Amino acid sequence: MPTTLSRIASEGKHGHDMMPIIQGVGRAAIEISALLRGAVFRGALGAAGAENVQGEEQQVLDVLSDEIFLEEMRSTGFVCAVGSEEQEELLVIEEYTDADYLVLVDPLDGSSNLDVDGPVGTIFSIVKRKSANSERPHVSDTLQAGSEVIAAGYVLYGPSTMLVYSVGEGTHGFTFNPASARFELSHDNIRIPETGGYYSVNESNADQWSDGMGEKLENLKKDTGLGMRYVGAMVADVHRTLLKGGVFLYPADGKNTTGKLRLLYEAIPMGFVMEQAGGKSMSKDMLVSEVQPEALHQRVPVYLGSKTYVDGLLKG
Ligand code: P6P
Repeated sequence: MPTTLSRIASEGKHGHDMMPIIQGVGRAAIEISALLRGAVFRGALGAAGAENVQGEEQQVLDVLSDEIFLEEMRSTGFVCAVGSEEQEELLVIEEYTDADYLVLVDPLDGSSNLDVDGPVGTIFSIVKRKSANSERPHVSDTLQAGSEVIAAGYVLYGPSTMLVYSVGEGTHGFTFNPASARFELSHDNIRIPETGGYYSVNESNADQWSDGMGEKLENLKKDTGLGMRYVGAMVADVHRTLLKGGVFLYPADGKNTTGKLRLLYEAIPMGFVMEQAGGKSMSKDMLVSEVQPEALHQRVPVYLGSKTYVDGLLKG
């Protein structure tokens, strides 16, 4: 009998509470996957004609994926609010303002790949509210360090649709099985290889990197002889790093002076999954899990992957 999503979800310290939320993520993933595969025939590729809070051009599918994810979180009855890349403010779920959990989400990460049929993903993180259940959820409920995360993971929309997540008891990968129309365990207890794999970075920014990262990366390349792979979607690049080893990095640069990737719904969840798989996740000179968030859409530099390469890179 295949292992389905909820078995792992119930193993965490918050046991059964994570099951409905992870199952909701699974439902959203199936709906978003179907949306993506038929998008070209619905004229749903391309820009939505608006910018998100990041000042980035929203794709039609960004907006639709955000709506799907929010609706599935609402339907769990366990989520009181959602912080989304696509929404400037915290989205309070009015029917369940007394629920215990908040979810942070990048509903469609890497959406610039959509027009060229490249891989994209959904990234999520689940935290327990700090405010009293009688109060209205507040954005301060989301500003929790990665060490406070209850569960986190991502969906990768590639040749297959995978949902990789952790509830603090290791990192596990599930693949959508069209025959059974559900996610089934395919990568039990993923452990990142200690050596091998690739370095993964947008090297076109190298001349603008902060913190001497250009020289540090050249030293790593010389010391390790690693090849390079870069897809331009964090979920795809980090998933490959998780399975093959290596290091993914997005340093701060002249344009993104505090980094490009978002702390709450990119760095923290991907860092959590990576650490649970035996890897390391750093932001500048501290663990991603130790960075204290100050704003919903805060950006940070990110270095994550095999410990030996992350340490080697940052010591320079
Ligand atoms: P660049 C996608 O827009 C994203 O947020 C991440 O998924 C990805 O790792 C990064 O930005 C790519 O940025 O500057 O290389 O296109």
